[in-house]
Amino acid sequence: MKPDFVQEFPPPPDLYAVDRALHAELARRLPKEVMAKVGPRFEAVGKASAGELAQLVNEADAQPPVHVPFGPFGRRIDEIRTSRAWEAMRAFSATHGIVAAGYDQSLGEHRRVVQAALLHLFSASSAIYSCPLAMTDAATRVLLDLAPPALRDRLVPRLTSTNPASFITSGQWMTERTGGSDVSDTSTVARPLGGDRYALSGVKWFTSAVTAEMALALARIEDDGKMVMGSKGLTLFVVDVERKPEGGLKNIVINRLKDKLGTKALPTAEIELQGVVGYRIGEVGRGVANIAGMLNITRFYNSIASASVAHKAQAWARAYSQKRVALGASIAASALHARTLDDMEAETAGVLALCMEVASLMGRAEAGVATDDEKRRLRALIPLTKATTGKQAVVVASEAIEVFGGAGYCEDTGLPVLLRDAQVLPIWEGTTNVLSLDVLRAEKKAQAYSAVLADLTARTEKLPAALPKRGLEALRGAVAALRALVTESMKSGSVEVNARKIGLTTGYCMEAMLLGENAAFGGADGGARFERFALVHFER
Ligand code: UCC
Repeated sequence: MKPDFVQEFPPPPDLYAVDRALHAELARRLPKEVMAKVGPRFEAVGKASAGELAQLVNEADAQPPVHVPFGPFGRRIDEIRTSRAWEAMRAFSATHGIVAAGYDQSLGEHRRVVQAALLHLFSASSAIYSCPLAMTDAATRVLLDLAPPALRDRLVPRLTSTNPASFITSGQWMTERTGGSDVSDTSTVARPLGGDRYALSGVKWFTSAVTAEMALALARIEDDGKMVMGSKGLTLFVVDVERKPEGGLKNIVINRLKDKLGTKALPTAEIELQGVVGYRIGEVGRGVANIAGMLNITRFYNSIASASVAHKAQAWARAYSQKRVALGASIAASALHARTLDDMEAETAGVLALCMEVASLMGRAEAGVATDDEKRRLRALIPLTKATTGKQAVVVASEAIEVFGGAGYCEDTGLPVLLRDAQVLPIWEGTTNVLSLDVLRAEKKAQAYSAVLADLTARTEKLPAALPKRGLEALRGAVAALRALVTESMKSGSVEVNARKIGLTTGYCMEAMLLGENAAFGGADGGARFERFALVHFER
């Protein structure tokens, strides 16, 4: 009997120091000279995850943003008051160059791998500041690809700044009351003001990071009372979000903040545009195709957010297991519990491996060195990765809570927030089914899925026989079954109804194959991790 027993809570782990899977990825993907240059940046963010960020994330979650619609004498002010901690996350992101890394030409084709590692270490400790960063990065990409030089040169240096005083963020105003998946009924109207300037009016239903200084918005041009309906009538605009001296936003009313399941620190609002000025970018009527470039970046961020939350959850679960004694022994010493922790770690490593494959392809594409086959694979892998990893993040976060038992179910351990925040990942920027259909769209347009399947098959065949035999057989069997499913679905006309199964299975097979490659590359525990992953997913 120990009536005064109090369980010791593990200190937050340094998420870089404990991340064996990330170390293996970096050893494989970054040349030594690049690693020597960026390694200290990873160490700094890892150290902060056990210190400064661990404090800030609790503070930001405890002090969610508040919408103040009116001033003391009734003037409409629409202020969004965010916490000191949320502001500190903004400064941290800028100083550590999280968006900037993706555009750092000195990193060559490795820019997105470096960025993915930074984001992986930061995202789950950022109170979802990674969401505004996702949109900021995506806006940068779109501006670089489409904006006229003057607009691009005014905004891009600030979106990619490493100086908190000049760093700005961007929103993405796409979703309306008719929905986020189908934007064809967008009712926001853009009326010409002359040149590329338009006045935008309409309601945007989910605008995350409403405190951003600019946004990309979809709207339908109305000229002389005429409009083109459907997706083909949509055009993309850049909006400067200006603040009025007396408070509030110029020509934008904030209707309310969303009361969400999680991501509580992130101000997500319903807003009404009342003639706000937007600058057209890209061709008239190509808004959906143009904003798709933005979606590909935000989906990449979403995938890394999944890796990040899974890693943090399993790292905490392991740290706790080393402190927790039950039935007379440390629970970490129990073979059953150790197996559970290893499975969680293998799952997380799979998520990270797929994200790093995407990061590597994206970096190569942006540095102009990707082959046509790599570009095709990237197009299909982005939605496929986002869909697969979002599901896995929820599973690992849930499992971590279970490891903590009843304490994990209580708010003051900081565990429930991981699960709540993870649950947005399969939703934001495309649900699993919408993304599965996007893989089909990419296949129809560019045979992008066929390129992924061919690559997966070839690389699985090439895995060395020295890998754990059961794992290798399980993976090869799963890839053969996947190929049979694809062939059968095409024959029977059931590709669409099977799209989700095909997409997720491809994601898991890719992850296992990549873990096999990592194990072959080196790293003491890579073979075991590969086998755990393959057996959990593929062995019946
Ligand atoms: O609503 C949301 C809020 C969620 C809750 C938020 C909580 C707090 C946030 C927390 C943060 C962590 S999020 C938004 C969710 N919505 C989406 O992600 C959009 C999902 N829908 C799609 O992805 C659709 O596929 C659309 C809208 C992009 C396109 O649908 P359409 O209208 O049917 O368009 P089309 O005709 O299929 O495609 C138009 C063009 C085509 O090019 P062209 O005309 O040259 O043939 C497509 O190939 O766009 C091209 N395209 C793409 N290109 C479409 N998608 C892509 C792509 N991904 N990459 C390249």
